[in-house]
Amino acid sequence: PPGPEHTRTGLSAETLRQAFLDNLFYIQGRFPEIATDDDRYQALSYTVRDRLLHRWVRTIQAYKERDPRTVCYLSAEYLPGPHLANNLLSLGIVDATREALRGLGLDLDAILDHEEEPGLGNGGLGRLAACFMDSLATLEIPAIGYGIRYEYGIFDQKIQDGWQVETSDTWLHYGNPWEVRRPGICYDVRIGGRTEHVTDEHGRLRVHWRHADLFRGVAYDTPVAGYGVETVNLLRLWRAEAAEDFDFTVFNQGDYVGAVMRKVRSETISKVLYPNDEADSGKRLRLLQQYFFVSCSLQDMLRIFATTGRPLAEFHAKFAAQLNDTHPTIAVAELMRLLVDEHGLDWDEAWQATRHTFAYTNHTLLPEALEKWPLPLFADVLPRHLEIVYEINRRFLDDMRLRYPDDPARIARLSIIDETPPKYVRMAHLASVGGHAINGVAALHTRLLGTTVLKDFHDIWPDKFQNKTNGVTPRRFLMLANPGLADLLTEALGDGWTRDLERLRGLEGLADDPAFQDRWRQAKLIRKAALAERLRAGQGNAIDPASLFDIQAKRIHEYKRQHLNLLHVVTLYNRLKHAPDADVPARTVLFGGKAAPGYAMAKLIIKLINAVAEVVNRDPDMRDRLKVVFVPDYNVKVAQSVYPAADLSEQISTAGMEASGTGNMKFSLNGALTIGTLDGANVEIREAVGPDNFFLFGLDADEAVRTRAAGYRPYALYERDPELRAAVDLIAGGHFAHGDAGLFRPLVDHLLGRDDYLLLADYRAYVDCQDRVADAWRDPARWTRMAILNVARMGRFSSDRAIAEYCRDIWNVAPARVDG
Ligand code: 26R
Repeated sequence: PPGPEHTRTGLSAETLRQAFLDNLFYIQGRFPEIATDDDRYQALSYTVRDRLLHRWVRTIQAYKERDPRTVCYLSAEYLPGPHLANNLLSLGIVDATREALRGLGLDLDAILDHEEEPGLGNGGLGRLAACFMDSLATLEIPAIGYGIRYEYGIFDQKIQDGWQVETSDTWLHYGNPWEVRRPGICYDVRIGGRTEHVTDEHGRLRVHWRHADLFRGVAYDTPVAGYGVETVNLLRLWRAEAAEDFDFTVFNQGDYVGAVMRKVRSETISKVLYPNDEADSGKRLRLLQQYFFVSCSLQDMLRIFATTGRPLAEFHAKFAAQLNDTHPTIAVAELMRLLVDEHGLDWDEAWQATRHTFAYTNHTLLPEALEKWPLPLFADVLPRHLEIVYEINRRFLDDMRLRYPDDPARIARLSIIDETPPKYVRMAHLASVGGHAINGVAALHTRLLGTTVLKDFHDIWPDKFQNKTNGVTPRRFLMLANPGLADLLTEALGDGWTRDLERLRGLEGLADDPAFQDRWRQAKLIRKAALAERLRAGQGNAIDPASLFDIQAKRIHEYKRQHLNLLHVVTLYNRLKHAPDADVPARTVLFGGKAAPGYAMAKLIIKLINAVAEVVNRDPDMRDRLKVVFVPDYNVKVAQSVYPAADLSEQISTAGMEASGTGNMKFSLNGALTIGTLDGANVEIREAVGPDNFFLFGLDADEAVRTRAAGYRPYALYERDPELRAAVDLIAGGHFAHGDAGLFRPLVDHLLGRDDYLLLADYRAYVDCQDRVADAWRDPARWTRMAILNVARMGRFSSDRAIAEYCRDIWNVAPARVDG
């Protein structure tokens, strides 16, 4: 029988209103008349958190009782995006909350807008980890996400005079209502020093690690609520602090200030996220970060394991640990060290448990992003781990020599140690040897992984290789980001699609229905108008929501080819200058994305985007038929307003270079059509939505390889194609630089001289394909039909499907239902 609701758990609008006022008073010390935006945000967040905690505790109890097999996702990055709206959605209280606030004269959206998101990742890899946490909880899989609680996440991007300027992220400035600090869950992490090998009283060889430095990791827990289920899983991030007892000796020696300085220094480990997505093997702090979070996480898993009373050699029966790229791969050596040195297992038992615990996901083929640590650095920071890596390698290579007795070159290629001076530890090799599965993140990527960077490993263990095509959560990227479209889908299909995205296929029958098409276009127009409004507020830039929104939003990188997009923009500009009366559909080309602060060419590309925008947007000849906009500070929150507003999604990387892409999925799921190459998951998206509903152009991955091998000469292409030449010349001549012909010279020189990413090779195909886009756009019924079919056929790209495959093929885990 429904009794009176409890203020901290009740879900009705009336109880939510009470709880909100309660929290405003007792947590913020405010009443409505004097509350600030932040007070309201905090009060509402605590109201929602109370409702999560209840389910969180029940989930932990259920896991404790049933001791289920558990996934541990090890990732140096997470990009969850704003929590509040997502948690309202998971709890099913969006409408009740809106009503409760309306009763107080408040607007939910204004409060949601106040949240500062945790930018604890660079881009695709971190966002994928967050989508996976959402799907794990929604599929009721026992899971813990382990990572680092960076005090400063990815930098904020400002644009000054067209250039990117980085400012520091301050996501913790107002406090973080979503985390619970657990001072009791903390572990010591040692580094440096040397090892001693001694024989103990039983004649057993033992190793003592005489470390030089000691840190402590403290757990900060964030609940991850499944959608429409009781399960609330755990994201456990580690913050580095000083190890008190270590300092205590120093205090006693009288060096008080020195001890405090040491404390401050300890905290630097989790201070800041590295913003580059290129490996810099010299970065000692990065290695420290990786070891720090991995050691804390494994110690935590061992503590949890100890409560089950099972023998240690069965560790792998309890846990499946996924290595999200090589960043956490030191875990292989650390688990060996913990099992052998600290818990006394013999090597073979420990190795058996270790290999069965780990599996490795690769996210990039770019050679410059494959992590390797210089041996001197590795030895200095982790002397014991180096010994363990050498022992793993010795045993592995002994096996391989039996298998390939006459092939020393192959043995050298397989080795975990790269012998090129000063020698390196190759982390992808350690991950491949130390785990039971290796996966790529799209079919093409997995194929290339097995034929290029990990070919030698594929030769020895073909069965270890698997494909797990990425996916994205439809909760955040459709229900939250695009409520109008979501309502339309629910009206047409019922609400089952939110947890079973394949049901979107039911839309196919409506693709040509004029009334449905009208409502579809209406929903799109609303999101476009909303984005236009947002951007106008930001930069006084009027955009016509009726124009074709052509969007490229992702990290800025030469392989992603934002500058190929620009060559097309400049080509359109030239055409309109020469034929001002040409009948072309109005287009707004939007760009968003951050450049790594040390990546000069990427920063120059941002400058060029803004420089072209400045000239194009001011030119009366364009007559609003062409507009260029740079959306500053692209992050998850901005992304949620960008994907739903897109008509055209730019996925134009050089074939063979983008491992998967996930933005491509988010755009298409929101009814944008894709113009793209056969790269990453584009290949599978095109197959799924149908070739007629996808704008394909350019070289494929094999052709790209052959083009380079055949002595590629971009200059010849420049000479041959007048439109290309005109576009390049305009940039080179300083037309977009107030006459300064030097400004974009590095970019132009690279294109004409080397063009590593084959822009000129794909230019003509790209521009012709854009002309086909414009033709399709002129026919709204045709365009809308294509858009509907895209959404109808994107079900496969839910992260629920991806996670179900990991559970079945790699982790061997099953749901553990938590009862309400
Ligand atoms: C070595 C270190 C500095 C580093 C290198 C590269 C850190 C971060 C990265 C970024 C990577 C690996 C990344 O984000 N990769 C992206 O992963 C996505 C999720 O699988 C893919 O969709 C995307 O194609 C890929 O670039």
